[in-house]
Amino acid sequence: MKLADFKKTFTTPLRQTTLSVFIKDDNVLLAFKKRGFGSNLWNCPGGKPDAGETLEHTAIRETAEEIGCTPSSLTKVAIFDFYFPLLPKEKDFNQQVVVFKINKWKGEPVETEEMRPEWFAFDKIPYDQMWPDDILWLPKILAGKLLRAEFAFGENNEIMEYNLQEVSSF
Ligand code: 6U4
Repeated sequence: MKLADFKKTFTTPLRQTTLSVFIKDDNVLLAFKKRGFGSNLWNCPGGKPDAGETLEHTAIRETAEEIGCTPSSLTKVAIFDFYFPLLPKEKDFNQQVVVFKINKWKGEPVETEEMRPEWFAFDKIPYDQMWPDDILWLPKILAGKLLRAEFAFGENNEIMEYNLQEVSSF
């Protein structure tokens, strides 16, 4: 099914999750996901909101839980809609991910039950062990762009279709 047709089947907004991109000089903090959705991939820390929680607070709570760092300030840098048109509706992996960039935080990254964090130089990012969309957007985020995008994934999480745009604000 084409993404445009699949989107028409939704009657409620996508559920939201977060990703937090920690940056120190020319390094980005990735974390190896040990369990849950996207396990065994390097990703940015993040997760879904608790009831009534703002997404900024979600990002702060999730990064504290997953890698032991508490952001002191966050900048929203991207909104991505991820769709899985080939999966049955009860497997609801469809989600909107709001991405925050973080340059200041409290605490040092530590391994937890969920994630093993590690700093990567911008030119050594292990894109072959990440979600396939990351190579399309992470370099732009690291270059200071603001982005809006939508991606449709196939049965093996390969990208079937996508649209990605730089925006000037949200
Ligand atoms: P918990 O709440 O820990 O049981 P978990 O299985 O970790 O749930 P969830 O839903 O909290 O999953 O978070 C999913 C995480 O995966 C979010 O941080 C967003 C991220 N994510 C989802 N699709 C992604 C994609 N295509 N590319 C990417 N990150 C993605 O880089």
